[in-house]
Amino acid sequence: MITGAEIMVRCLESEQVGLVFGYPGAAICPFYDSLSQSKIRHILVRQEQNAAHAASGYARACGKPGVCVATSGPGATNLITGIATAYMDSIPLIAITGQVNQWLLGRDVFQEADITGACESFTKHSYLVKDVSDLPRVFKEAFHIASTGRPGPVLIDIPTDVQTAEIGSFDYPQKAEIAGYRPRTQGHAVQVRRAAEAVRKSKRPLIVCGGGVVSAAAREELISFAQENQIPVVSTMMGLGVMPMDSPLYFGMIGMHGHENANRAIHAADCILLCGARVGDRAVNDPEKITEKSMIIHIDVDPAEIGKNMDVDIPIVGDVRLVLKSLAQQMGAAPETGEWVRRLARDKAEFVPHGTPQNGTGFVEPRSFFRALSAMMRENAILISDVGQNQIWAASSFNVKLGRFLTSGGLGTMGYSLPAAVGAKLAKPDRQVVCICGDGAFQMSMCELATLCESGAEVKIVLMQNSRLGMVWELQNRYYGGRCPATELEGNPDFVALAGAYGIRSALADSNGSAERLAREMLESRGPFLLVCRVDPGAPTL
Ligand SMILES: Cc1ncc(C[n+]2csc(CCOP(=O)(O)OP(=O)(O)O)c2C)c(N)n1
Repeated sequence: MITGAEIMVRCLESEQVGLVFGYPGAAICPFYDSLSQSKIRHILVRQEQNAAHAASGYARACGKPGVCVATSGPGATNLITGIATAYMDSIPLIAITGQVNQWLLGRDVFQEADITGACESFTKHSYLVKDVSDLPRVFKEAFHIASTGRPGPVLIDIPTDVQTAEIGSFDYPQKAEIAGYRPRTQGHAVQVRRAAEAVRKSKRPLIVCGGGVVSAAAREELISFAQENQIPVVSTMMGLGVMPMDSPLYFGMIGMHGHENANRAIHAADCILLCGARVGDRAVNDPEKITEKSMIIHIDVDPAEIGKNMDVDIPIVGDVRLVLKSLAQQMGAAPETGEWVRRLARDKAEFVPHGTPQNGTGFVEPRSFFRALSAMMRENAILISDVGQNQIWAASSFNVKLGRFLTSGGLGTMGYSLPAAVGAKLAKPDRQVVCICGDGAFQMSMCELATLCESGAEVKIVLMQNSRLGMVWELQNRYYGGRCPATELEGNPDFVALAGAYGIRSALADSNGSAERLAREMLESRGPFLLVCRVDPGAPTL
């Protein structure tokens, strides 16, 4: 005989899961008991939300679904922000929650929460398992759904009695058969041909690279398509790092916080190829102005995204990697883009990054420091930013060469970067992982310094301390008559001493010179490191 809890573990093993992030409680104890008998490594986070963020950082770094685990009630509800964050950024995630015994469901008993109901609008699918014999099918389906089509989170809620129930044998299905679920991967041939013709005929074509290119592992295809056809590329924040930033065909990040020349390029183009970009309002805030002058081709694996935020002339539903391959085959002659590329290059050279950096003495100037830091980092490093000014400074000033830039782009969740960095480092121990955060966000997840120490993940943290919730303060200052309630962080701790209390090496920088010297020391040191950079509280985002 085999119990439900043992089956849960066997399912994870069958999916080659080597690592899960979680936090226990009574309703998930049977599973934890079985997990302790397995080779699967468990990372004990200090708050469930961070289990979801860590699993999401893991998934983004290695492409496989991340797994997080929580108990019923408060454990499960703590996961919600992490699940919603993953949903908005299309990250494959399996969230496993314990639930009260089935006969108590719906009676408001101790630690009961309707988590499948609560997560309905931000999971790709969710299951409440009522029969132990359903577990293998449910797990097989969950992994399939999370990682195919547009990736996303799947929740599996398992009552305690299902975890303790027994059946005769364990049999894991070879394939998931889900009625009505057939994500389309190959683009429609006619549409691909039309798209190739439109690009070929255009005088000012432009590729907009979004996070979908990362999810589809379509980096090589995108670069070679751009190079072979000499088509300029701009990126959304989620697509940063796909196109090498030193490429003569790369022209920066679009959007509200993007580069001015990149925004000018998207307005001047006559044919735009949106690749895995959902055209969110922070990336493009005036889609009508663009569509009226330009032919729009949109490639996305999720048909619901096409035409949602921007009118599209040629929709192509499919996996960006496969579609770009077939598009390349259809292209024939490359378009004449010499003059267009030269024009964009002139714009780029003219462009001064967001005015002159303002800085008081005794502070680190963020953008010049980030440019210096990126030059010190290894080519394939993973950079993870939090949300706020630090995110925009990092996204617009970092020169990510072959590396990755991970951030909570969709939901904009503060507290994301530290746990996600732990997950990413555990997924890719050989890559340099640097986490950037503000002093507000850091305090939302600093309990994870303990997880960092325990897990042995060698994450380097750069804390931009401006002693306020900078991005909101800036907004209040500009649009609310200079009244800035609730954004001063007067009770900040001594972060260097705090890191010391965890046994983590730490240092304080108060000028670009000291920040650069200490950053080098940080990158060369072994183990985790916290570099606190004192930032002028009035330093602007742009
Ligand atoms: C969980 C959450 N709460 C509130 C916000 C709203 N918000 C966006 S940026 C920001 C300020 C962030 O401050 P800090 O972490 O110190 O970073 P800074 O902007 O100073 O770099 C806030 C409060 C958010 N994005 N996420």
